[in-house]
Amino acid sequence: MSEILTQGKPFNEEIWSAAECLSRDEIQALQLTRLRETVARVKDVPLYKDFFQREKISPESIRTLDDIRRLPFTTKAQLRENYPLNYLTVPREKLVRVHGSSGTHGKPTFVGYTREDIYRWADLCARFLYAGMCRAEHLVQVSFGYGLFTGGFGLHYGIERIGASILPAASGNTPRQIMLLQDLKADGLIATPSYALNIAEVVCEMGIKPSELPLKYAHFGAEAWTEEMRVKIEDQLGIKAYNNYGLSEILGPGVSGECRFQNGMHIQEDEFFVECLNPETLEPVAPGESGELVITNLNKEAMSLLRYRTRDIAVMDDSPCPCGRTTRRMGRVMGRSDDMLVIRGVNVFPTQVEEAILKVEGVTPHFLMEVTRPKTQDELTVYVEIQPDFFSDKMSEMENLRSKILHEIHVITGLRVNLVIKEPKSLERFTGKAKRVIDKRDLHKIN
Ligand code: DLL
Repeated sequence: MSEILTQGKPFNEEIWSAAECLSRDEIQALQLTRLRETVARVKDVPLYKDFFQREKISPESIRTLDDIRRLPFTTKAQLRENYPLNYLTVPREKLVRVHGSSGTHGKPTFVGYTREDIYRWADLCARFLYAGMCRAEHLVQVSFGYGLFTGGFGLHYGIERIGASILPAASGNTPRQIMLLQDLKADGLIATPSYALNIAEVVCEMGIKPSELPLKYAHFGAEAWTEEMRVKIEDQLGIKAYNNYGLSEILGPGVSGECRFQNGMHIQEDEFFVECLNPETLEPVAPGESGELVITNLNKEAMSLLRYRTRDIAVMDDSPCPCGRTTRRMGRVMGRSDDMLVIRGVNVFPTQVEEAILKVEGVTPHFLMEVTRPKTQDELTVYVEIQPDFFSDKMSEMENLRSKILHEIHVITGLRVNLVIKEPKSLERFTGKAKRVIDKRDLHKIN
């Protein structure tokens, strides 16, 4: 493997800028070399072997990066067919770790890592954490679950790689999380945005002011969230909140992350080739249009996926970033195409509902969407919680609030929905990824 193994060297600007400040020509040359190596590495994997033989794909046949379009796509269903790990590119005994993605379909999808993969993963997480202000002198509380989920361990080793201290709190027991944050004076927090919201709510209930919390920043990922949610959490915890993205099949966290300018997530292009495609035609979308992210591993030893269809919908951004990194950026993931609801022909993502309700004063970010089909038409019911001081006995006040919420949802989604206003603290709180949709239609979900 062509590798700049930086393990053992202190993590500093020299290390990250060597990978993140290359010229476009340099990045593309590196990607092409690594794409050819990847093709060589996966040629005997059952997922690709027949296709390669039939289409005469070899490392030499990949002449330019555009030739990636000759390579096959990979889907989650194919990984399931090759359960548990029939897509490794190294003998099983070379693995030092196995993680798994939380499958909604029963069994997880497993992912293997060699020792080099683990080192490189730590570097990748360290890079985006550093871009988002994490430094060696900090203490960072990791409130992600540690386990098959890649979030806890992925971020853990990234923080350690920077030389900062970790408080591996894991998720749950929110009052204790707050005690740890306060007593140990954590500078940074790692969590899902919905868990951070949960923490912020308990902070408020405990009568602690944002200024009394030592926290300076947080890195949130693993689920979709909106700019409105960022503003809310930053305000409530008195921090800067940075977004980071990844998925287990490809690595885990570390595919991309925001720098201090918070204007999109820098893609770690030396390790991943990211395409943004129209999910129907599988052709590249026009610049500025949203599409499905399709990711190819360029440098993973234990397993490398070609053109993995993430189902995540986002927009690519090629504009320069004032931080000096030259890597392409991706906007927020609006949601997964399989989370997208189609209600009476209109596409709706939970993030659109989040964006809409947070525009209305007095509404909390806790909501739930329920889809039913009472007769022949789909109905969407949105449950929202409102803040205690906005809950009123006066019909007219409640009606006024209702019509504002319905209006915002209509403006953003184009849909007329049923709205149920819930009392404060009546909807479920989450410690990991939030579940915002209950689909009660009797349909089989296609993946
Ligand atoms: O969630 C990896 C991760 C952990 C990323 C911690 C960031 C931080 P999975 O459990 O396999 O892996 O879920 C991957 O989560 O396809 C997206 O749909 C979603 N996702 C991850 N990060 C973001 C994000 C981890 N920043 C799936 N914004 C992905 C929106 C995200 N969605």
